Amino acid sequence: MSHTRSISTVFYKFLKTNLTTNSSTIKHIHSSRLLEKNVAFNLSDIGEGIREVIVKEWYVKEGDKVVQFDNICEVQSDKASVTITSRYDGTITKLHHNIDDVALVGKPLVNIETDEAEDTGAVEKKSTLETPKLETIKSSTEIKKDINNLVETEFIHTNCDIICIPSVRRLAKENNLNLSLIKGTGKHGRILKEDVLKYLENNNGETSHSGSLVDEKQDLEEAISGFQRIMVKTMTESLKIPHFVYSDEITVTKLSDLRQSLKAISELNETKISLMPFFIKAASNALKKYPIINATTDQNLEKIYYKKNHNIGIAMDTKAGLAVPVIKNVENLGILDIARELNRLVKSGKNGSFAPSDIRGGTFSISNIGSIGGTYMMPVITPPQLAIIALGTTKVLPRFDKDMKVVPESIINISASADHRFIDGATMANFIEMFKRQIENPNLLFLNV
Ligand code: CO6
Repeated sequence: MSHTRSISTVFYKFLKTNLTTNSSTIKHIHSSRLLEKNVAFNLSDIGEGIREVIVKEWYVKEGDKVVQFDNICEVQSDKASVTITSRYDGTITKLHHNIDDVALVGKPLVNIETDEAEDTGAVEKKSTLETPKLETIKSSTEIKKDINNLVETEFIHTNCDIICIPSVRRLAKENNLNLSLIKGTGKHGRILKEDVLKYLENNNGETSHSGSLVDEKQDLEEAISGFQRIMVKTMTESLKIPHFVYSDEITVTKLSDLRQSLKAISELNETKISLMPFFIKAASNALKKYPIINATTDQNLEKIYYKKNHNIGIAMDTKAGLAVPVIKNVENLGILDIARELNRLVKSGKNGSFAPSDIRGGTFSISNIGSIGGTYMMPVITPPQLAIIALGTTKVLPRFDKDMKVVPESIINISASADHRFIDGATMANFIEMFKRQIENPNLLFLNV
């Protein structure tokens, strides 16, 4: 029980440093006895109709102490990679899955023996009577952070076979490195980021897990597992939807000029403004007029839900593969707000992880594959949504102007897929016409018409 002793020391140090200024908080902690209760920590709903995920990495093992918001594991759906954090303080008593196992939403991920405060009624009563002075105590989040830091420094060497923080583990994983081959130079042999980078440099980027060479003359057989297994399942389901595809071309010459003219504003706000925020806003304006395109349906196809918020999913090429993070309430956002949110999500995608709330609740999707290439597409609807649009690459092409003179224009192709059980071709054609009108005459974007 050296852990218990150490944790008391840690808490004592922590309390002494942080709470001496507020007697009511100290009373509250001292008057509550700690009870231990073994609870199953279930995988909560990560939205988007995701029912199962693949466990990609554990950040804890049985016997580890955790506090709220500590990373528990990394899970991956067909849409995103998500870090699951603890809701409890306590000790991990059971991991319910191995790496690459499928974990179901609502079912246990781990069991945690929690340190649960008794007599919570008394604590609540006290807090209503005495309001702590804000300037004298730290916020609960700050306190939690302090506890996290203290507990991490004290325990990391006893709790991990391979000692490193999650970001270092992730860096090793991204480079397909076996951590046990790396010598840690940190405190208690902890593997630091520099150790991983040095290992990569010394091994000239050769990062095979086992160090064995693959025989290039042999065919390679691989079981379909993990992320790919889920993709097989969801894409098969998705293509059961009777889709139709509607395509057109849009002239983006004026919009490209407008974007160029906004460069100074973009730099001033440290926000990249690509064409995407304009596409997203134009789509939202058109969704107002054609709400069926922003609707979702239930699994039994008995109801249509016309969604009042435009939560637009953006197909994104991330480190972990294709993800569809969501920009929420686009109907209330201006172009710059949308650009900021898109920048944030692109950054999260580069780091390889989104918050569950970032991938939840999409009502309509946009895919812009144009930075890579492509002209015509058949974008795949993500149930329970009913429609998606995809944009190809911008090309400068000859077109006739109103005087029948040939002029160079920037042209982008758009392809829209819709669930034909709910959306008819004429509605989609009208929706795309409205979208196109705004992109070709960008002033309309600011009038919300
Ligand atoms: N044409 C030409 N150039 C483009 C286009 C198009 N359509 N779109 C972006 N770009 C340019 C863009 O202007 C940037 O250039 P600079 O301004 O000179 O820096 C550059 O390409 C990179 O753009 P960036 O990706 O940084 O920003 P953007 O806001 O345009 O896009 C994003 C954000 C999240 C959409 C993008 O980063 C991304 O991940 N795109 C890939 C999406 C994807 O994988 N879709 C496939 C889904 S599966 O749809 C599917 C039907 C099948 C094919």
